[in-house]
Amino acid sequence: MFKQLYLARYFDVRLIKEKRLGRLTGTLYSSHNQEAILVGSLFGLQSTDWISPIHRDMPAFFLKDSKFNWENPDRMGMSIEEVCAQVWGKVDSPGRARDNWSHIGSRKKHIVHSTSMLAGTIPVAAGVVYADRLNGGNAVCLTFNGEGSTAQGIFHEAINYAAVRKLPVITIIENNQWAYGTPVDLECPTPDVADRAKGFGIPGLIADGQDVFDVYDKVMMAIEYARSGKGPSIVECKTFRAYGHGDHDDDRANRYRPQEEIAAGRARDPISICRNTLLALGHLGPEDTETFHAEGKNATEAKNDDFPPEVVAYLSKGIEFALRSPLPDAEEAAMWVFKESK
Ligand SMILES: Cc1ncc(C[n+]2csc(CCOP(=O)(O)OP(=O)(O)O)c2C)c(N)n1
Ligand SMILES: [Mg+2]
Repeated sequence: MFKQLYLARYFDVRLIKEKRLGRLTGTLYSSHNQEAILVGSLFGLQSTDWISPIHRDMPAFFLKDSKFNWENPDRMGMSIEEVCAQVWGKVDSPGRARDNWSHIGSRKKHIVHSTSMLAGTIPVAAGVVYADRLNGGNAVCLTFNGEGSTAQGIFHEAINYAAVRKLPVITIIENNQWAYGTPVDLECPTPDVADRAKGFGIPGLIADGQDVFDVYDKVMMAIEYARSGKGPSIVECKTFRAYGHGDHDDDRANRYRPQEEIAAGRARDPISICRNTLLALGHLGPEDTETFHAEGKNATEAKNDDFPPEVVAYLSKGIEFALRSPLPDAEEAAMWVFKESK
């Protein structure tokens, strides 16, 4: 998990650098400061479980099933090459260059196709695990959502449906306090978004989204509950959005969010919190703290030396693949848009 935190952070840092170097175009939706939610929740899954990531969760596509060796081509997650080709909008990407970000999925890898309609994947995820149950399966699905999703009608309809049918779908809420320029208190009238669970009669757990082990523990509780047939849960992970909504919003976000709020929200870096826990438990020694200080650094400050070399090598391999991959032929543009009539 510790290494995966570095990988998720490096993905973010490196893409920002690539864009500044003029080697990458398109909007980036940073998951900086929110990596523990992705790493901690995915770690408890079995290979055949499903996930449903959205715009803030790009690393989830390659972190899924990464505990079974991220180089393993047969693992049930996307390869770093597929994800990088997607970000670079190349023909070898799952979206075949129709988009540069998260509008992808894979039935084979058990990843529900992402859409831009906030909360729109929760009913789909509920349907996927319902079908799996009817076919005798025992898979669960984790859906990832911002707290902004919770004000959508479909959020409530889908969780209500999952609750009455006791479907094994776990709604993770990455409460990063902001939905674009809207603060959470204008989105949700209860102090904790997890309180929404009471209305559905399902568990509403709260995790420290900066602490990968707390996220793991809470999501594992929800996974075990769901797998045993008891039904869905909501797991709210408290965190803070490090930058703007996307990089087009960075300058504006520095004005609509007070500097003190940004500093406080970023003070508890998930990499340092994980390292401190590993030190306290004796899994790392003092000598291990001398290297790889990525925490607290923006993309401009962080250097390759701040990350374990295998993390840098893994992502670099994906980026080199994406740079080599061609653009699609122009004729492809209208393919798969309309159903061909015979
Ligand atoms: C139904 C719907 N309404 C509005 C939008 C436009 N939109 C895209 S992301 C976003 C903010 C999302 O905030 P949140 O759910 O908190 O996720 P975060 O970006 O903070 O991770 C909005 C309003 C949308 N994609 N879908
Ligand atoms: Mg948000």
